[in-house]
Order: sequence, then structure tokens, then C-alpha cells
Amino acid sequence: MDTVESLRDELLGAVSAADGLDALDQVRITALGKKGRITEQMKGLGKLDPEARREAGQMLNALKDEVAAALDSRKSDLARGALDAKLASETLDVTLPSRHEARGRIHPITQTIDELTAIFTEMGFTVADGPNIESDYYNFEALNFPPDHPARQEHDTFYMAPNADGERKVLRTHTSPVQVRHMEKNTPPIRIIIPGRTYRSDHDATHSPMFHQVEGLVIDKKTHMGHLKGCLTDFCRAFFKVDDLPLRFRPSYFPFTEPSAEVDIGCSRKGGGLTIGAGDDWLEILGSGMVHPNVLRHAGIDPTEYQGFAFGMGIERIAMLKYGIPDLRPFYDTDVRWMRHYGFVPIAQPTVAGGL
Ligand code: 2NM
Repeated sequence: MDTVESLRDELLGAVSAADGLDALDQVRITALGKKGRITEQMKGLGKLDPEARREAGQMLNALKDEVAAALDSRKSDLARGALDAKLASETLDVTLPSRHEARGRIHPITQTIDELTAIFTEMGFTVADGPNIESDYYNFEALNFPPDHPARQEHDTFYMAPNADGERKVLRTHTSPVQVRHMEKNTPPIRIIIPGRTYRSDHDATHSPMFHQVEGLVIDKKTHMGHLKGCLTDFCRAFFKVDDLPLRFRPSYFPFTEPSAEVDIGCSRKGGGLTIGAGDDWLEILGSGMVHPNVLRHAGIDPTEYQGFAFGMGIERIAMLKYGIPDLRPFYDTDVRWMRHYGFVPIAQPTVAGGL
């Protein structure tokens, strides 16, 4: 029969030698299981006389507690070690650059809207939106279009079937109705842009019945034509990434602005191509003007107290110019080959600071 002393050394040695949770469990069974070493010793106590039984019983109980405590402590050491090893092998360095392996692409329209939004929000504009199906009032009348203006004709505008009241809604022909709705609900100062879908009954190589526009509106007490020029100059230079891009403001006419100006940017057409920012030629890129007093009045803004400017441009057009996309029609074809060629890899968000 083992002495308690040697059994203790042996079992505690086996506990420290166990190199895994399974091995440790085997040690527990060997020591404390139904047929374990300590258990067997305890069974033998009955054969001893009372005095010796009491003494041996105490020693065995103490040994049992000591071995159980050693097993517990070794078990938590092994568990912590296993967790540390797992954590070390599963580390993920979130500071590593992303792998551009996504196969989806950002559509050039979306990319262009993201870019121009980054530029205008940097200048203090916010983005507004509104309905695509509009009343004649918001699309034309509030914008100072006379009843007989050619844009109102069936030929140019998509009219819905009359509703129960006989009213014929239209698919908005520009995003300007959103400016009117915004002016009705807000008091100046106002600085908003409205990128969105617009609709005109026009379909050929350079016109789509649905296209995108961005319009902008700035209203305050003393906003003037100089602010219009500065704002649009900064925008065009940031968008086309040409610091000294020349701009030309040409007198023009729109029903909702007075005076009105169309804006051209400098370009060169030498050698058949088109280079923006250099040369002796001009390219029309946007329309603008000081908001007509009638429009302010319709929208509930007092034109003797407030004034401001508005502008608008076609998003497909500026996207085609910036990215050298030669044809308008594939914008709407959902052709994966075109998207692979002209689309943008996701994740990187355009920012002014990041160079768009
Ligand atoms: C353009 C050109 C010039 C314009 C005017 C307004 C409003 F609602 F304030 F009167 N919004 N947008 C505007 C002015 C749009 O697009 C070529």
C-alpha cells in the first residue's frame, strides 16, 4: 500500500505534467474517480483499527482536497493558455489597407453625385429632395413659367392621366420644385443642393427621357451675383480638378431667374479630342441666375428683404466630360461590361480632402 506522502507526490506531479484539458481529466479520473487511487485508499480504511482509521482518514481527506484544488488551478491555467493561443492565432489587423476585391462597381452617376455633394457640403450646403411626380404649380407656375411657355407643352413634358379632380400631374422636368417646397418651409439663410432624377419627352443619341440634374439655391439678405460667380467657379475648379480653370458667364434667359447666365468652362478641341482647362475654346456646362422676385413671392419669401442665386446642371453631361464617357445611352443599359469599364471601385468615399 502506497504511503500518503508518495501518493501525494505522484498525483501532484501528474497534475502539473498534464499538458492539456483531456490529459488533466485523465489525471482526475486516476486520482478521484470511482476506481481512482485516493478512492481505493479510502475503501481500505475499513480494515484499519479505529485509531489508525481516524488518522489515515484525515490524511486522505486532506490529500483529496489538495489534489482537487491542484486540478482546479491547473485547469484554469490550461484554459487561459488555450484562449491566449486562440487569440494569438486569430488576430485581425484592422489597420491593414483593404483588398479591393469587391466585384460590384459604383455607377458613374452615383459617383458624380457623391463627388459634387462632397464639394458643396464642404461649402456649407445641405442636400434636399422632393417628389418626382409634381403638380403643375410646383413644376411650372411657382417658377414663373407663363401659361403658354413651350416647356409646358405635351410634346416636352410627361403628363400623368387626370386624377379625380381633373388635375394632371407631371413628371418633374427639373429639380427646381424642390427649391420652392424648401423655401415654403424654411426661412433664409438657405443653402441647398438637390441632385435627382428629372424627366423630359426627348429621346435620341444625346437625350434620355429620364436623366439627372443637380440644382442649387442660396438665399440670404445680401447674396449677389459675385457670390454666384465665386461659388460656381470654386465648384467647377474642384470638380474638374483644374486649379486655374477659366470660366465665362454669358447672359442668358430662364423664366425663374433675372438676370440669368450660362456658364462655360475653358477647353481645347485640338487634335479631335477634348481637354478641359486649357486652350482657346469654350464648353457650356451649367445655367444660373438671381432668383426671380416672382419665384420668391410664390414661395413665401419677401423679395424686398431677401435675394439669392440658383443654378442647375446635367449630371450625365458633367460625368461624361470628367470621365471621358463618349455615349449617353449605356448609362441606362445595366451592362456589366460597361460598369466594369466606367464604374468605380467601392469603399473609397469621395472627399475634397482626399482629392475626390
Ligand atoms: C437652372 C438654371 C438657372 C434654378 C432656379 C431655381 C429656383 F427654384 F430657385 F427658382 N432653381 N433652379 C435654375 C436657375 C436652374 O438650371 C439650368
